[in-house]
Amino acid sequence: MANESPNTHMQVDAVIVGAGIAGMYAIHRLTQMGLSVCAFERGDGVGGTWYWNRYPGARCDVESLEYCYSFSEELVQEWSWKDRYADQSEILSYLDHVADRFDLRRHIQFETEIESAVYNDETALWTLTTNQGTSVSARYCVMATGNLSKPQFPAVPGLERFKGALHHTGAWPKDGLDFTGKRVVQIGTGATGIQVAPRIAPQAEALIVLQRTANFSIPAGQRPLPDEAQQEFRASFPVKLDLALNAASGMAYVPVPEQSALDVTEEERNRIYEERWQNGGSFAFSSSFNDILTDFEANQTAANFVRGKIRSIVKDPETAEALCPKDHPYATKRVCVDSGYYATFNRDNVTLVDLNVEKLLEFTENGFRTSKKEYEVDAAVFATGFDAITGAVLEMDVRGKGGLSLRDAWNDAPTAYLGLQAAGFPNLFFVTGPGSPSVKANMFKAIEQHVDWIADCIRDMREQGIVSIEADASAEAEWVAHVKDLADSTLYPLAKSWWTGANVPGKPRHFMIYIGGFSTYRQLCFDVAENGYKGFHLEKEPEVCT
Ligand code: NA7
Repeated sequence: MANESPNTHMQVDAVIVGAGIAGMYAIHRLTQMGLSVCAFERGDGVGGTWYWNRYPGARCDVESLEYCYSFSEELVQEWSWKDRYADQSEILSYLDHVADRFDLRRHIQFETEIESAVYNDETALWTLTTNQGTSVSARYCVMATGNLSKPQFPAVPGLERFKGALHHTGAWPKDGLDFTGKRVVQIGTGATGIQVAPRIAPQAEALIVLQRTANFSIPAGQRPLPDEAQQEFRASFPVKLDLALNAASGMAYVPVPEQSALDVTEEERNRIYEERWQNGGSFAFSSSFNDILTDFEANQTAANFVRGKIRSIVKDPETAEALCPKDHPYATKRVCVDSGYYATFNRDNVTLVDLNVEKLLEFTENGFRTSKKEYEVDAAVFATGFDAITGAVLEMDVRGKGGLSLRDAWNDAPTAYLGLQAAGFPNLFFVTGPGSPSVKANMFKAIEQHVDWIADCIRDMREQGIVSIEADASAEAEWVAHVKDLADSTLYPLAKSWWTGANVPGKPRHFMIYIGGFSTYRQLCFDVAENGYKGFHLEKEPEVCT
């Protein structure tokens, strides 16, 4: 869609915020149903997270064959993946292909940000205003804003003084960066930091990695994807899809563990861990046993195995010890996958700074200063993550019934019934919102399931003359309590993770993800719809008297 001239107002059936994986599929589903749709996207292309995160080493941790849409079997049959795990450029090429193949771009206004979304109680319509001075009204508003789309830039004192280049991995320049001959400081050692460090190190004169929390990382086992594997997958696609939809992870390839880590001998346990370590991939490793996330002792067997690996790879014992995670159980923060991360610290030009021992005090004109010394650097790379799940939605001024602000509604905790809708915000749908499996499932499957549910709901509303659907406050509260109970029955609460909002100063601490399993959640959503949208309040079109 060509950008409209300023100060214009449009009226459509549905407005979609974001043109990443979720927004693209929402455009497809809703337009296929005959709705007029307008989508808005901040970037100048589709792809969302995969559009912005162009840092070297950016690669998915879900295997390519399953990290893709499944709504179109033709699409599955015609697309070939190069690698076991696709890198950012391959995933973005795929999403570009999908946008072209399904003619999605004409519904998208690119380089346009939504500033506010306001519900009108009288008309039951949403009006969204953009940073271009335009607005659009629609009955249905779909927030496809992504779970990892608002980069988190920590407020380190003195940053404004620093004369070198500042970069965030989540907003990497399209043309890339050349660190040849440069001294670089990298802040952050999460999934992103662990991918980017091995790529910066061979190029830069020096790389200093600032680590606040050591993380567990499993080798990716990255390798080209053989043609036979693709052919076999495509030939059995319906079976593979069924397996994925009925799996807790939303992935067919992840084995379902049946035994406790404590029910086997140490030798057998280590044999299983070793086999999975050698094969690569975090999901298979984390699924070695069924109690890794529920039993501390079982968890320690996995944690100790990984620590042993770190100590065997990293030559300097002090650095190895600093890289061994000790403050949280294994997998209670997102387990990273890497290609040579730990070995990167064996390079002469790489230094690890443990911020728990050597405090980061401030940035200076030429570098930064810690409690131990001053460092000169030319560039700073922030791999400091995202204001996840809720950050992008709350950047907009969203106002529901009676002017209720979403920022106020989520002041104590971001809550939503099934992660789909918040009470007080009729006809506003979140894709993979707080309280849904979201990032704890295969994102493509989680997104397709949500968008399908939303589209089917809109279809039912239109067929039955329903003008608005709104989560019931008590159903929402019950769901939120259930999500919390599930998390509390595991080891997850023992970690300060972005799943709980702990990485963003001032963000309420609240476990934002449903961990009861994607397949269980999917069935629950079906049941809710089947039972007349149980837990939602439906408003019918007023009857016209003749
Ligand atoms: P993460 O996983 O949130 O990692 C961010 C990293 O940045 C992590 O090591 C943080 O330490 C560190 N960080 C954040 N703020 C600071 C400050 N102020 N000082 C020092 N270090 C800091 O984000 P990623 O981008 O790596 O990964 C996000 C997801 O993308 C990932 O889980 C996959 O699902 C894909 P902390 O651990 O908070 O102590």
